[in-house]
Amino acid sequence: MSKTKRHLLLISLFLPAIFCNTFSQNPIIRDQFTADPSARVFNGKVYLYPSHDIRKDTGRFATWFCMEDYHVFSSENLTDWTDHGVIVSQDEVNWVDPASYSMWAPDCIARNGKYYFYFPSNFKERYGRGFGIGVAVADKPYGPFTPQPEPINNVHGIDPNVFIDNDGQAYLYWSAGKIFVAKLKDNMLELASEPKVIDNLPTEGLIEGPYLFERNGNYYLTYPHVEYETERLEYAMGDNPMGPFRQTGVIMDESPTGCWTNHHSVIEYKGQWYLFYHHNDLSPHFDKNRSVRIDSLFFNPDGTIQKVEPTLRGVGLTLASENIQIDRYTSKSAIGSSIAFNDSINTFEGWKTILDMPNAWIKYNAVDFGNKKIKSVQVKAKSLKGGTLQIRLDKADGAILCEVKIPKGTGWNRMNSNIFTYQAGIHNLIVILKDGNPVEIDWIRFNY
Ligand code: FUB
Repeated sequence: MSKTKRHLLLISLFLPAIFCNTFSQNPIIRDQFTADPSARVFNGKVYLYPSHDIRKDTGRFATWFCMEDYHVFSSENLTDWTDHGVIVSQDEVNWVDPASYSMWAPDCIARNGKYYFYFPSNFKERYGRGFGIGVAVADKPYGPFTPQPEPINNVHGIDPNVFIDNDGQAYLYWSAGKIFVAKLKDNMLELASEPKVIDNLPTEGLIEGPYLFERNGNYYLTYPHVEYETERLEYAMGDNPMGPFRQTGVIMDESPTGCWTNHHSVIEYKGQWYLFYHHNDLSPHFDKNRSVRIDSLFFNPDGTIQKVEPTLRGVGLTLASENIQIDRYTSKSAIGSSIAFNDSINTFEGWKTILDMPNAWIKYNAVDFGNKKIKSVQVKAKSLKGGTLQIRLDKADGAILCEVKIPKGTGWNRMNSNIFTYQAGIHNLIVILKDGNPVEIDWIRFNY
């Protein structure tokens, strides 16, 4: 049985979908590597089509991108994500070299009730050398997708992106050293015009990953570009999907920790704009194993984009009754607070917070306490010599919610404590070390 069929069988057994290890904080998916996120809003839900990095410890892929298939994820609140499983795999596409592990950055678009998934990969020998771009078609955003037997004619390159203008004309963008555009026929499977290089974009340093969107009559051509050493996200604005565009600014600076690539998409959802991008959070020593992040994006009154500062907190609310991973913090004290992996070999185990001097603190925003009275807090923590944590609402509210004593010992404890006071609604939390002995915290949660 083929791999996709096996996955579809599994999906049908566990309908409606596979729930995976996902979070509202960054990175949003923590049970696999995900990169090159293309987010789309279909039928009132966000669908995420990332590429899927995998790790090989030996051979030529041990030091390069290794990508054999694609999953699709969906969410209604940007907090809970559902993994719908594999939708396209390299060994089931007629024209793809199944030994190339080069299922790079994809995109998906809806037209006339069908969903068109565009993906690049290495050709089989008989098609020539390098990358082509193919399409797989489905009746639902999560598949099943049927790949077309042939790649799109006259397209050589990577990082497909599709935009449908208000007049119904569809455009395909892709990169191959430069950024190309061509009109698509109504069938979404063939070019309707000759590929054209978009000029007036940076000519020095790699440029790739085009993503075009429209807002208030402005067309934004956004792209990763290496201005200095690694990629940053830039954009150009124009009045027409085919250009000309004026280079306008930077959406996100280079990774401060050296992840060489970035790749993104921009959507508006429920009145807020979001930037989806990637970083190597779960693989700090190998930047070809990346993870998708989301942060909010804002425009200036003149239509230009405000630079997005990457955060760990990400977007969306965290329920007070969930495990609140405070290591995905909003801010923290300059000294005495740090984060570390729970298990540096298996990074999918996530992170912990370390508070190691009196009054060191970490702040976590947007926790939803709802309207039901909370009674107690539970903290998963450990402390070699024993320590006391205080949990309070942030400075605007100020109230001390509870104090939790962590007993001395080497193992993790789940300590419960009663709540002094309760306030309904959404609050920002601060966790403070009240005495001098270091405490490590995995998560905190509140009980009703
Ligand atoms: O994921 C493989 C490649 O890395 C993508 O196609 C590029 O955009 C870069 O993110």
